[in-house]
Amino acid sequence: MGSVSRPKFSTFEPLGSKHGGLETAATHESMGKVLSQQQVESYRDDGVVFPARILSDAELTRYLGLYLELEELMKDRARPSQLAMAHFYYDWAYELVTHPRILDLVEDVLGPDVVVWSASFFTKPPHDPGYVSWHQDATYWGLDLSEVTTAWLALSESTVENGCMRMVPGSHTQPILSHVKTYAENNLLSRGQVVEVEVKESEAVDVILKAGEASLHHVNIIHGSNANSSSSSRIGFAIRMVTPRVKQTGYKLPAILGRGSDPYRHFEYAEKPAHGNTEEAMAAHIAADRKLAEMVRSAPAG
Ligand SMILES: O=C(O)CCC(=O)C(=O)O
Repeated sequence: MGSVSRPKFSTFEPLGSKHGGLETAATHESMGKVLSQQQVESYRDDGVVFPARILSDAELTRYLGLYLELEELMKDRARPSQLAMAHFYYDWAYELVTHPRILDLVEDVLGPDVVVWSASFFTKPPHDPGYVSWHQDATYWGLDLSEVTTAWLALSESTVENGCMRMVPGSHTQPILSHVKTYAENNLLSRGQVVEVEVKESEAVDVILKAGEASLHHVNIIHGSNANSSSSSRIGFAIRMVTPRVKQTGYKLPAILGRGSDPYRHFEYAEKPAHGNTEEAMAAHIAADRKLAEMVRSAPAG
């Protein structure tokens, strides 16, 4: 096992503390729509940037309410966080993955053409033993380029106590490293994969977010999260974004052209779903998730 070099870690501070949060690019040396030049450079060097305010208080109340309603309706069948692709079945989830502030933030690192490739909820109920092992997202995703970022939108606060994400800044400059699949019971990753390098806890940064804020992380960065040791839920929506240049080399998911144009046509684009958390939408969602799980299982090992 090698160890991960982190060229910038010693100088990394969460941008929120440096700049008072990523409220607006206009408040500091502006470059992008949300990020300043310095923040774009930090993302490039560290592979992570946070926090960015995305949702207003009213939006947060609405979207959290809709998520919790779905959780309640599904309770005997599944947890929404066990199912991928909610944005193809519920209009409110589609609205979140195409939220203009999310797209503004992502545009600052991927450029003007943005494709929503995938999205999943990561929920940790109070005192839940669920954790996420150290891994690189790119390992099993079957995407041919690393023009891929995740906007992780906090629908609850995300703290050290409730198991916020942890990132190893600078580790995204590594190629895809070898991972071992553990299928460990409480690991929230579908294969329980763990990167086969030694990750020193002291090298990791806690991605602490308020509800309604988001972070961005690069597809190659080593990251994970601990179990929730608190009495409140931690709810995050991980929205995976790519440029239209990216090709899916394994199983093929439908996508959404979030912004700009796509001259490459590598993706099939889906429409906005009909309104609401309906029984019909939930049944279709659960069936589609089973089909996807089968596709993922039978895809060539990454
Ligand atoms: O939500 C978590 O704790 C981990 C999420 C994650 O690994 C990801 O979004 O890539």
